[in-house]
Amino acid sequence: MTPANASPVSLTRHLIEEERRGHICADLRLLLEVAARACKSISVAVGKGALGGVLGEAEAAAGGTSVNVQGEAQKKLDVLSNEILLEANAWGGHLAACASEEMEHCQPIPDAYPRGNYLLLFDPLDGSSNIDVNVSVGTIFSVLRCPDDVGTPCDEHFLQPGTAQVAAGYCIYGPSTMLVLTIGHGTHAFTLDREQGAFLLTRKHMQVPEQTKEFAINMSNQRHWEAPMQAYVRDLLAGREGPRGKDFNMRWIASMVADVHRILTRGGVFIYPRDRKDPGKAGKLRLMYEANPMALLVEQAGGAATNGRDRILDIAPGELHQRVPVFLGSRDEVAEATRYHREHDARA
Ligand code: P6P
Repeated sequence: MTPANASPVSLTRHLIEEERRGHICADLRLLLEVAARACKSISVAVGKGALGGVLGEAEAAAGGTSVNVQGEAQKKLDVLSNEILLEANAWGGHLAACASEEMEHCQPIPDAYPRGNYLLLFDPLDGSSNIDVNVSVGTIFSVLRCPDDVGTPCDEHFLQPGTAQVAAGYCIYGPSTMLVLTIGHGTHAFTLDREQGAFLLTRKHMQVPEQTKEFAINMSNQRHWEAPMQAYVRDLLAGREGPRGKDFNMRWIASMVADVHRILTRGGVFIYPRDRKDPGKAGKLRLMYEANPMALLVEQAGGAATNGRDRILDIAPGELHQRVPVFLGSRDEVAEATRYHREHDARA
C-alpha cells in the first residue's frame, strides 16, 4: 500500500519495476515508453481542437474526402495521429513492423533502423467521428511478438490470437488524458500530468464489478440484430417487471475507448453485435486492434469478453482487418448475454 504522502509513481518507474520483477524485458519496456510518448503528442494535437487547424475531414490528393483502406472517411486528426505513431525513428530497435486501421498492409520498420522483436497494431484515433463535437476519443494499441527467423514481417505474422498479446492499452483523450495498460499482470491507469509531461499511476489493478445495471449499445440498430440479441435486450428493457428482475440504465458514447473506460471504472456491458445491416460483415469492430486489446484489458481487470458465443482472445484471426461482434465488461452480464446466444444456437 503506497503511503498517502508518497510521490506518485510515473509510468517509467512502474515499467522499470515490472522489468525488475521479470514481467517485461527492456525492449518491451522501451517500446511502451515510445507508445506513451506518441500518445502524449496526439493528446496535444487533439487538445488544440479548432485552434490546431486539424478538425474536419482529411482531403484526398485527388480532391474530396480522404478515406482509409476500409472506405471510411478520415478526419485530419486520424491522419495526423497515424503519422505520429508511424514515426519509425522513435521505434528503432524495438519494433519489427506495425499495422494500423489506416493501412491496408503491415509496414516493416525501415532498414535504416535496427529491427526489434515486436509487432505493433493500433487504431490511431478511435471514435474520431466524435472529434468535431468535442467528445472523448482515444488511441488503442496491441503488442505481439514477431515470430523468430522472420526476414521482413508481413500481414500473416500479425495473425496471432489475442492470447498472444504481450501488452495492450489505450489512451483516452478526455477531460484528462489517461493511459490504461496491461502487460499481463493486471490493468493499471496512468493520468497525464501536463506540467511534468509524465504519465502518473493513478489507478492500480482496476477491477470491473462482476454485476452491473448499465449497458452500452447503439439501439438504432435493433431491427437488424439476430434473434438472441433481440431477446437479450428486450429483457434488459423490461427492467424489474421482466425476467431480469432489475432496472437497467443505458449509455452509448459511440467512442469505444470512452465506453470501455467507463466500464473498467464502474462496470457495465458494452455490446456491438453482428447485425443484418451489413450482412457480409461479422460486426463493426476490428478484432486485431480494437476487440483483442480491449478484451485483454478487461479480462486482466476481472471482466469478460466474447463475440456472443466464444472468448474473443481465443479467436484465430483470418485477416488483418477482420471484424467481430463484441460483448465485453462485467463478467456475470457478459455470461448472461452469451447464454442467450448459446441457448438460441442449441435450439436451432
Ligand atoms: P456507431 C467508432 O467509429 C467505433 O469504431 C467505436 O469507437 C464505437 O464504439 C463504434 O464505432 C460506434 O459505432 O455505429 O454507434 O457509430
